Amino acid sequence: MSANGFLKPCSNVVKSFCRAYKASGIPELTQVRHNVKRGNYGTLDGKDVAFFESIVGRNHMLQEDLQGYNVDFLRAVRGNSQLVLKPNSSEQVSAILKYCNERKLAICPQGGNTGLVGGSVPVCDEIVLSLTHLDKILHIDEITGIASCEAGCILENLDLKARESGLVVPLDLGAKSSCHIGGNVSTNAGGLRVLRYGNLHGSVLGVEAILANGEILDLMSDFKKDNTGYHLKHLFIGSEGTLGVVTKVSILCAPQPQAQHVAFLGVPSFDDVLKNFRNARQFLGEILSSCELVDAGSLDCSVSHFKLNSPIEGYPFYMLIETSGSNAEHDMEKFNRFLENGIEKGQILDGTITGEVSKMREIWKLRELVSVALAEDGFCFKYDISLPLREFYHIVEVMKERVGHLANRVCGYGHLGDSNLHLNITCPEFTPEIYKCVEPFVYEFTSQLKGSISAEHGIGFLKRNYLKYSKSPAAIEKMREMKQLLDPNGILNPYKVLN
Ligand code: FAD
Ligand code: 2HG
Ligand code: ZN
Repeated sequence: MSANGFLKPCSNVVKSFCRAYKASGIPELTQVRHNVKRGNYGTLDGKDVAFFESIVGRNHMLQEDLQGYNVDFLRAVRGNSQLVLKPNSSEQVSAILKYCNERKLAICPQGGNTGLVGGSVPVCDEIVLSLTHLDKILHIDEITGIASCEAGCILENLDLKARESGLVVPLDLGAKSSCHIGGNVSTNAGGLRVLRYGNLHGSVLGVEAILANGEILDLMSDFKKDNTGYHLKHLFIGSEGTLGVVTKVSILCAPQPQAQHVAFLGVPSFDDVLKNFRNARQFLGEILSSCELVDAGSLDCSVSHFKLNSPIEGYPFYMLIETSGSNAEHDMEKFNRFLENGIEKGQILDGTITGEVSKMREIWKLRELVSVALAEDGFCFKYDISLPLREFYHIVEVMKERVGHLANRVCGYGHLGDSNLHLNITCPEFTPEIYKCVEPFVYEFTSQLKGSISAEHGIGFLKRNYLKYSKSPAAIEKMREMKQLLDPNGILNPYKVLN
């Protein structure tokens, strides 16, 4: 085991990859590829455009060069919107929605457009409502840890500001330099530290949301405890823009950890991965803040695509284990006991551990950039599933057999500590043959194990036909009733979540 030293300096990895990303191929129109019948919505005309101009101003709307708003990050879906609106206040959002509701014009709310389920771009000709100009940080209270901001605030910007007050946003993900807090809340994004901080249903204290009829619903709160009836904020956490547009968020930040360590370990088998996870929980206890899995295929893809230097290679599985505590010496002692135990039993074959910020970043890049590297490996089918831990990796092996030569690569990685696997299948291009080979098989498989067909990315457009694999007919019916109540004309993000 090497300690704190042998990581080579990393090459220049693109920081803001989403913004810098250039589409190398334009996908077929979603309406055509997926045979979608346009809903019974109004069609945008000159009078509508003039009205929107009177609300947001000419400089805050776009009618040309809309590809970046019509195509998703994965280049899996493409809408045909003719208008993007960029309001800069809740009142403007409210006026837009009220008008659209009366005219039955469909809207697609859009944050950083980093979503992975085709929810963030239009399916047909919906107007794109971009939250990008609602980006103010409103308040950070260093005593209580509560931060409030507008929905279009970029996650990384909020986190950097929180750190100035000794706090951290309890959410971290590979898309942090592009995704918005509003998008995170609307997808109930999970990310790299759910194991430590739980999900956003716990840490989001309040939201402001604009309903389809333009009503501003103020559910902002500065308190952890508030048992005054139904907690409506939860409806907007994870509803993917189908029930309202989130315009403000109040979130409980955590104290910045005083000591952090990251280990990257080579592991001989998946059985040993599970043993290491159990031991990490036992030996590291409350300081364990992340436990991620990367298989050989995933690591190979991020390393070769971004020309990264991995401290170890040649193992079938890698685990990234992070601790966040308050006393570096004590934490390191615990970590060493955990590592010694694993090495002695042959469950850990090699690895590195570091507490140096720059080296921890290098290790995290190996994991965080897997998703982007795979998206560049060809057409990428991404599945984000919760599975019982004992069965966690089996589907990767089954899928390898199943797709055979049709795929470039089949690999699995993800948030092992939360039972959340990212199964990715890349192939030279989208073909109906591989699509049919993979779906609905992957959902049936997941459902048989009583897993979730969407652990953290949401349902969006791409998974809407598969909701039934994770939700009962009665639950889906209640979701429909909820949608009907809040958005009777169905103008908010149509064709998404419910079909
Ligand atoms: P968008 O992609 O723009 O939108 C996502 C959905 O939310 C859409 O349905 C959209 O209509 C809706 N929406 C957006 N803003 C609002 C709003 N203000 N009001 C109402 N509805 C809104 N996700 C994870 O959970 N965990 C990860 O670890 C993770 N890692 C990622 C890594 C990479 C490299 C990439 C590209 C994506 C990753 N994602 C991850 C997926 C994605 O980043 C998250 O879903 C993120 O929360 C989306 O935020 P966004 O601002 O980009 O939203
Ligand atoms: C991650 O954990 C993201 O890296 C993306 O959730 C997963 O692209 C994916 O499959
Ligand atoms: Zn993830």
